[in-house]
Amino acid sequence: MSINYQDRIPNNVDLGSNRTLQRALEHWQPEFLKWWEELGPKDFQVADVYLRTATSVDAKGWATYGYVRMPDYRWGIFLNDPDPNRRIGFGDSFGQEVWQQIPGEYRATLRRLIVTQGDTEPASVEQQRMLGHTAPSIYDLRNLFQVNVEEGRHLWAMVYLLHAYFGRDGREEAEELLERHSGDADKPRILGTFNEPIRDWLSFFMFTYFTDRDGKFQLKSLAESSFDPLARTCQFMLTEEAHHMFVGDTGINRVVKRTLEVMKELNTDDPLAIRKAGAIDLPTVQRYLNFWFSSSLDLFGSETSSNAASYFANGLKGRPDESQYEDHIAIEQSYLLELPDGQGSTKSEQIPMRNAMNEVTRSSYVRDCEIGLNRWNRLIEKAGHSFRLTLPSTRFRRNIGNWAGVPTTPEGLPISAEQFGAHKNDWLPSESDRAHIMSLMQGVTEPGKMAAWIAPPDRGINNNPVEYEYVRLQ
Ligand code: BYC
Repeated sequence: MSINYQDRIPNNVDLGSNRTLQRALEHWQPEFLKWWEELGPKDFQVADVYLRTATSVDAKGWATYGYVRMPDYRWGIFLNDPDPNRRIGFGDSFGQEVWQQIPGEYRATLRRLIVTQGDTEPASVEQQRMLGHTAPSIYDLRNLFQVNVEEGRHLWAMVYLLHAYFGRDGREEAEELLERHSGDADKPRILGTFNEPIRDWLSFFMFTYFTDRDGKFQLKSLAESSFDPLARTCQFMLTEEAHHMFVGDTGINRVVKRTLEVMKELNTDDPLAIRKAGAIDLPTVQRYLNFWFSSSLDLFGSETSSNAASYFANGLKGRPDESQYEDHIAIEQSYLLELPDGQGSTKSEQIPMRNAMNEVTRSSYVRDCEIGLNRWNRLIEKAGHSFRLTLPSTRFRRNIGNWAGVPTTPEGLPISAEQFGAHKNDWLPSESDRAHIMSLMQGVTEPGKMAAWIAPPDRGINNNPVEYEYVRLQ
């Protein structure tokens, strides 16, 4: 099968001139399309969707809008333009030239990092594949598909690196990226959160707010890498990632806004009355938030990590926005952690800074998450209610790291397993919460109309009105 790469796969890596790479991608591309057909958005493959496609990395070309059927989306390969003066920005080789090829000793580690990053992209598409049928509006349906095709593009980005720089091992890894599946009992996705089902739109908005934000921070860390093609790939991916978090941020904002309207109409904050009116009570929003935030915290790895220390020392993975730090070697600093003492209380431990890099990144992430909460809480405050959405402690419901399996309150106070069990339904989505949310999931397909549990967005996409026909259903 031969493909006109310049037409079929927009790229700025001169794909047409590299026969070996072309052959590798020619082999992989039909496998990707087969995967998209089988595990991508279910039942919407022939719909015309108003999508943004990147056709180059400059301001003009990175967001070209038009109607596309998803299987015809042009999944392009783009790296930010090289900076000939770029130097290694952290670790033991600080100040030396960045690498255009991978030093042999870091091959396996870099492959593992790229595979882990790549694995999350198709995983999220798989997680979200049923949501099309229950979209609260055509506007939201389009946003879902935009996120999905771009996650597909991000998979292409990692597969390009695997094919171009890792030879046969890379090609095998690229195949396996399509063989593991979210939630599969035998071949699950690598990281926990990407095996959690996303059956409803509240979860989707939480995922795009909290989990895509992990993506932002991990991509920022990899954008610092001494392996220049990886850094440049991630820099460009970050441009697209912003929209995914926007979908989550504005989605939750609209849910809260609608709930406040219903609370005002009914003059009550009684969750049952709000549910009866077809909206989502704020304590339920909080429980979904607790679930997805805590799951996403696990994606940063353990608080103390020798892996993270060696990624940093070797210049493979830096801190997000590394340039904001004064000391890029970080060999003499330490970091104070509060860890469980194994007896129901906590102890302080000073660890070398390099071993704490996961925690440093997680802390920046938590601060970034707070920005949305402040915005949503302002809406609640303005409506005259005392309820506030809060981020639970980073100790709460952890499955990875030092707090894994240690029961705590959402405030982070260690408690017994019995106490946790007794409060579980106050802190995390209960069966009845999930049943209520699922009962609201009815697709709305008339342009401009919204489901009753969510307010309309403030504006449409690309200066189009909210009532624009963002998806033409066949
Ligand atoms: N689930 O030393 P540790 C995105 C494993 S999201 C399961 O603490 P390390 C996106 C870990 O792999 C961003 N296993 O780990 C968002 C390690 O296993 P091995 C994705 C986990 O290496 C939405 C072991 O535990 N990108 O882009 O310091 C939609 C020891 O742990 C988990 C990346 O993740 C977990 N949650 O840090 C679409 C960047 N956490 O190696 C896309 C690449 C840890 O001993 N990955 N483990 O078998 C990394 O940088 C690192 O692998 C991690 C873990 C930060 C994930």
